[in-house]
Amino acid sequence: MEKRSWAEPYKIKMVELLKMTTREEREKAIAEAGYNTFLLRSEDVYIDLLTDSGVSAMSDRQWAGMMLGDEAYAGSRNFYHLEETIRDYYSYKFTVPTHQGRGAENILSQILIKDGDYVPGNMYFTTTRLHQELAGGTFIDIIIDEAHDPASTHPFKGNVDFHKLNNLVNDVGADKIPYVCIATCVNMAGGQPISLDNLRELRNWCDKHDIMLVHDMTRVAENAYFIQQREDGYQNKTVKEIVFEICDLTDAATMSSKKDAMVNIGGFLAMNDADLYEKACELVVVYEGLHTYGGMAGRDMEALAIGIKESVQDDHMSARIGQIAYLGRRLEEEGVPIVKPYGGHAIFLDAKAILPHIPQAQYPAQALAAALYVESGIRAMERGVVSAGRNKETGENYMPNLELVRLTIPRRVYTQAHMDVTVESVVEVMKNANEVKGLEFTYEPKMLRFFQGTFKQIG
Ligand code: PM9
Repeated sequence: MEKRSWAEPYKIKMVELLKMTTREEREKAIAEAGYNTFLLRSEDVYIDLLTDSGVSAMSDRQWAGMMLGDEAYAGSRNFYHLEETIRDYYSYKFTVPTHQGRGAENILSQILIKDGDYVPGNMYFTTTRLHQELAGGTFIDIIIDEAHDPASTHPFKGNVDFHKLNNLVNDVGADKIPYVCIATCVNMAGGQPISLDNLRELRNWCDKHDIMLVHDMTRVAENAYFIQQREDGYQNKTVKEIVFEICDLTDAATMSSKKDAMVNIGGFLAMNDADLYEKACELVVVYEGLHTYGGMAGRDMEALAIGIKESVQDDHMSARIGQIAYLGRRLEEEGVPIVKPYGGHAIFLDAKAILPHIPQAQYPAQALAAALYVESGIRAMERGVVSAGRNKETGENYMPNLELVRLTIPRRVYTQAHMDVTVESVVEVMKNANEVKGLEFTYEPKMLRFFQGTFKQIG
């Protein structure tokens, strides 16, 4: 038997009961949801692997923090605790709270992007790219090619390809690039990290061209753990130290605190530049709330400050990533095609390989996520052509190389037995893969269509 290397550094104090459903009930539920797992009712879901966003289990200390909420309209004590925590753990001098990550993306994009600008990034993220486009910008993918190959085992698939970045500057000029947007643990690439070596080179590149470096730090702690495990010279550094070093190389950050920091709601925009802070303060009152709460209750800011401190603990992170690696290993043992290396927040199923009979134009990943729900009540998320959306100029579907279903693991929520059931369910769906049908849209929203679009089966 394989020796266990980790176990959860916590014990369970409270549980939430789950409803078991029949296959007939699930077939009806997914048809009513238009074959979109976002439109299922959560009470009809058994194991919810839709997302790791806002669904983690808070600790007793975070819940205790909720009782310390100072719900003053202005100058809440919890805001100052949060600001101080972000300075100490993430290096950024100024913090503007927002209701969640996209609130921060909206403000940043409106301040920095002008019509006709280009924003390079290490792969797109849905909400991030949309806000860049709404502000008049065009996103340019500068991630290394390996990131688009589910089988590549490159240890840092989140790295930037400097040829792509240099080509962009040569084509459009540095003055058309307001900032480079760099995500840690790149979500759409399969939860893949960027190395500190690559990030340092990017810092130098940005200095040389006088371009700002903005950090989507939604999963920075997971990225730091991979650096500790994989990058030369970091084995004896703590996750906390590496997180600080990553942030310190960048000028500003957008954060969805609903992931790494284990709160149910919240986010922020953080920066070192006083002028940018002043502009962000002016805009946050328009869209979110006063700059000392920006859409968050005092109690939520307190839970967030505590969550940030818990998120960078080495034992927490090794259990977190260990659980995902366990799921990945078990799926591989069963011959399931998945993105390699295993991600930091999820295991991604390769839907093109599992359902080769469904052309990408018939949304194989969307169909696979629906089939998995019908099989066992497990809810996953499509991360392929539906999520990619349409090119804003041509109106054509983007056809990403990665056509994936994401089994996303909430932090501190599910057990190893839940992971085993997940593996069994995926294997069952694979056995009957030929029966899974392609889909077509019955309703296609113009923006972020994966959230609310509905489909019907073809044939
Ligand atoms: N990510 C996720 O499930 C939640 C909604 S989109 C399906 O992965 C990054 C890297 C994210 C992210 C959200 C956001 C937006 C920004 N950057 O959801 O607005 O993964 O808090 O953050 C989701 P908010």
